[in-house]
Amino acid sequence: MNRYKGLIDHYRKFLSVKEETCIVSLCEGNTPLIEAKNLKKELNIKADIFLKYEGLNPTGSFKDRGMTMAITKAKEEGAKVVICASTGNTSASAAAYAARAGMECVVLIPDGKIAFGKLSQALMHNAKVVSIEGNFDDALNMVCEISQKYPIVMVNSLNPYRIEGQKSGAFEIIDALGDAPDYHFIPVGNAGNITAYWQGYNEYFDHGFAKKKPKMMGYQAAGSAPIVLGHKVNNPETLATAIRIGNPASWKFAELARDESGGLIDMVEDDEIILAYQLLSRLEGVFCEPASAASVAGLIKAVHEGKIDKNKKGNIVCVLTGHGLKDPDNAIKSSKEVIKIKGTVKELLQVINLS
Ligand code: AN7
Repeated sequence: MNRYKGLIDHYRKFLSVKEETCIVSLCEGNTPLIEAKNLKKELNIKADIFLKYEGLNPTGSFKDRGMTMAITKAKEEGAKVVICASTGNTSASAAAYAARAGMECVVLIPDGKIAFGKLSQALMHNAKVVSIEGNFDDALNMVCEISQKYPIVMVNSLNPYRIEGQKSGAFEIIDALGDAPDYHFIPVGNAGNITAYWQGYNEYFDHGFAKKKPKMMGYQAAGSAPIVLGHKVNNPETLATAIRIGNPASWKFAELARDESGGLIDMVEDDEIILAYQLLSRLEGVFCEPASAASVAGLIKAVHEGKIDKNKKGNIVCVLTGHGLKDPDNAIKSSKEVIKIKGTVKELLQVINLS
């Protein structure tokens, strides 16, 4: 039997687990790298585009990569309770892995600002879901304070095991392409993922598994773009609620990834995000959540601004961090309406232009 048993099992030698460590896994990772030929045609560029579809992780987002490590280590250390602040996906993932490990999970969310799919996950996995009147940044401050004073383990990306697990995304991309891509486009919220990918690319490069490293291209939503603006944003806004973050925890590491790789961190407007979101669904059959589409919106913007040479061959990877089903409200708002008929064949033929 050669069953895939999750990323800790697969990349064990790059992770800080011992032989006897009891692994908490839902077989996360091993997500597909989908070639986006229609998007390439639409953008009229020579480079190939690949979508790292992280929505296919067990709880529907990339957070599972970090959570398998964070919960495995928390369990090893004897923790009984874990806590996180979340714009949604971290809470869904933490709740699922904690349930599996037999631990209690507390999640702090900004009231009314998390997508419905994510909330339903945290609730179903029996987390204690607490909503505050503040935003994600306020929630994270509370979680930091509590986890320093009480025996409760924080599983936000300030927990180093989260980053360690998430770097496996870069390993998979290199394993699939045979080398690192030329460009790596990624949404930026709390900036843990861009930090993790850059770490992963560097580690694999140092081991000789890649001959180059990509330019790291991070994208924040325009209403929540502290790194781009160079200052905290007190009231972050964007319909991409996953990245509605005004004071990213890994701010400095994101800047380091940008500067060391010769990449950039820029922002995209909500309407650019929605356009990319629709384009992916309609042109490629790939349904991601709005925040994830920020990576592709960023690619479109970079191509239009001439930051990507249209005539240069190479590989471009866009990470699609979460599944589209996470946020059915935005999906329905961004689509055409359902056509209603009474129920006769005549009407049906009319609406599909066959009469
Ligand atoms: C789909 O769940 O911060 O820059 O609390 O859910 O590593 O924060 C989610 C972030 C991108 C940004 N795409 O990643 C949370 C949370 C999706 C996300 C990001 C998030 P980071």
